[in-house]
Amino acid sequence: MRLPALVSLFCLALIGATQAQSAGGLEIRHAWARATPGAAHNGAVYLTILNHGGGDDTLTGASTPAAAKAELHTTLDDNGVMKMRPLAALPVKAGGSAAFTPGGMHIMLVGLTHPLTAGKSFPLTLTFAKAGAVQTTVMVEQPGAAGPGDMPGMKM
Ligand SMILES: [Cu+2]
Repeated sequence: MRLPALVSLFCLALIGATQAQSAGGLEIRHAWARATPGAAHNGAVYLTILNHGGGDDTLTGASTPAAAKAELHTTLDDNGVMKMRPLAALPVKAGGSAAFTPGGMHIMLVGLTHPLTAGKSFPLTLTFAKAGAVQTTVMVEQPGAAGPGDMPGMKM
């Protein structure tokens, strides 16, 4: 019987493809940023973290050659005014996930070293308390009207 062998090969290939950016059971999925105008100093990265591992972990920071600093930010509704606040750390439970999305949590790129151009990509390193450094690639998408540049309190 050759079928079971084929099935397990297929499963292995599938696991290999979906966990390409996995380290310590952590998977970083769909990391993206909006393109920025030439004079913009700041940008924002959105992504999803999945913890396939057996233990809880905590995202403690990020860095990228694309910006002087990469900060974890959250967005709070302060009496109808959306405000960004720094996030010191973000726990990601075993079997759980965390989503960074427009209007919510984001990774703020402070002091862009170059404009973010649609269609290009750049590397981003996420630092976890247990897993350590996890690399991902951020795809730059078209600038959008609902983008981070529209968030009050942000100078773009
Ligand atoms: Cu921010």
